[in-house]
Amino acid sequence: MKRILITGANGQIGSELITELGGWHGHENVIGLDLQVPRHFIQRKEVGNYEIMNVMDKIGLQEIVERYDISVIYHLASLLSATGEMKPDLTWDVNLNGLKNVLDLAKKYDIQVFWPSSIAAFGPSSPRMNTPQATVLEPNTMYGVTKVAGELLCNYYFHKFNVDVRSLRYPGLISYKTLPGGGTTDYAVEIFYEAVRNKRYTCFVKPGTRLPMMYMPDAIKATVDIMDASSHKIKVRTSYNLSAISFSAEELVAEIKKHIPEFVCVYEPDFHQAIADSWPQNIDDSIARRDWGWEHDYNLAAMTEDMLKKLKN
Ligand code: AKB
Repeated sequence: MKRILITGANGQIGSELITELGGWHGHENVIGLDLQVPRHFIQRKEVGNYEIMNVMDKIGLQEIVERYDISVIYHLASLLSATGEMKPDLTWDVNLNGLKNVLDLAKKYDIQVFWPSSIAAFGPSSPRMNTPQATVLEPNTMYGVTKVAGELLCNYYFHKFNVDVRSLRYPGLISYKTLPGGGTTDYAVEIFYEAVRNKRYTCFVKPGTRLPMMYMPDAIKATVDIMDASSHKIKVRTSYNLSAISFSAEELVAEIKKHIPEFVCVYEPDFHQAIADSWPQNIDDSIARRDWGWEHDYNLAAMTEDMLKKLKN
């Protein structure tokens, strides 16, 4: 029986993963950990145990690992790209010292670890189209720097200490349960909320800005699948490129307008634009598809239809 710890359990991915994994393994076997109390939609019955803690508290984390006899950690606690440019010191501390705390515990207690990297690991000198798995990684954001360093740390702990750590380079994630916060791709989520609520959105990137994106059900599937794959299939121990859809802001607006014709989007690009311009437009994830059978389900049309239906509900 697995006992699973999810750090960042209150975030965009964590708040969905906690219910998904609870359904598979029993809610009592999935322990959430975050700085804040669970969001209102997580019903008490869907959450086994929940701990309020900072991932930089290594002694506290160790106590939780021992108390619950944890065998798997999904270490999702992280600051995102836009916040990272405003709080670079905190971003370094949380994203890297938090990861090192988890990897040290994994080494000591033989724990399997999932850790999210991002398309932010790439930078202006990486190819922007069909970005390969192995390429130049020279990000120009603090968030991206922590993702590259974190990937190398994961790879190091695997080869040096045999820690079974697995990772994905997530694109921008779109979901209807929990809004992201402090990311550059957040516009692609906020736009749906505002389209339903006010039929108007002010977008902080230019209309032609094209980025890799993914609907949350696909992201959850990829996360669960890579962790369930047998170890010999996981050949990349830095982080796997992961891809589903790629669209520009104006293409997303056009898709939403098919369902809400009166929707209006105005564009007021701000500091997010420079971050978006430093990232790939689409990435090549053929290695993930080959190694552990990754496949996505949702294209832009299917995702838009589902998002709007769920948000209206
Ligand atoms: C962000 O925009 O910072 C994140 C990411 C792509 O990692 N959504």
